[in-house]
Amino acid sequence: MSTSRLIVLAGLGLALGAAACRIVPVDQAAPAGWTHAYLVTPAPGSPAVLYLWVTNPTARADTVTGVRVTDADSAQVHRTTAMGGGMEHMVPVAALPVAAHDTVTLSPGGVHVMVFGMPAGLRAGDSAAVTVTFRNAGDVAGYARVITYAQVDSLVMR
Ligand SMILES: [Cu+2]
Repeated sequence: MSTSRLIVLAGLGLALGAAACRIVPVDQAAPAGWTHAYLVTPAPGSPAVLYLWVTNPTARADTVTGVRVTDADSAQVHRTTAMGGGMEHMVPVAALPVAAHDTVTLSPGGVHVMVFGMPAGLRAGDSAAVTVTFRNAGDVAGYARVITYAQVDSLVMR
């Protein structure tokens, strides 16, 4: 995946955050939450990957402390770090800060959620129940759209 594609995705995330700030008055701001969630079906024997945008339209910083996917064994927030020479590795992120009025984009090549032990029957087009736990906003539940790896590219290029 090219760097320019990642920048496009990050730019979309920033645009979303900016739009939320303009439209929602501060005293009526929604609590922190998440949107644009896509669960990428795993290759056999591999973990699935969850991408999403974490939004914080409030005036107070918040922190993501965990993510759960219903019927999966476990899920863990990871950060991908370049090691040079084209190598990269992933480190677990126990607490992911989300500044006030900010959007954090979990996207290919950066921060993502690794999902272990997905049920085998999951197919592209299905929905997966996801709960993101925030230190201040608490549990925020919703659905991620299940897609294939091939669809990740078309998402990011749009
Ligand atoms: Cu990972």
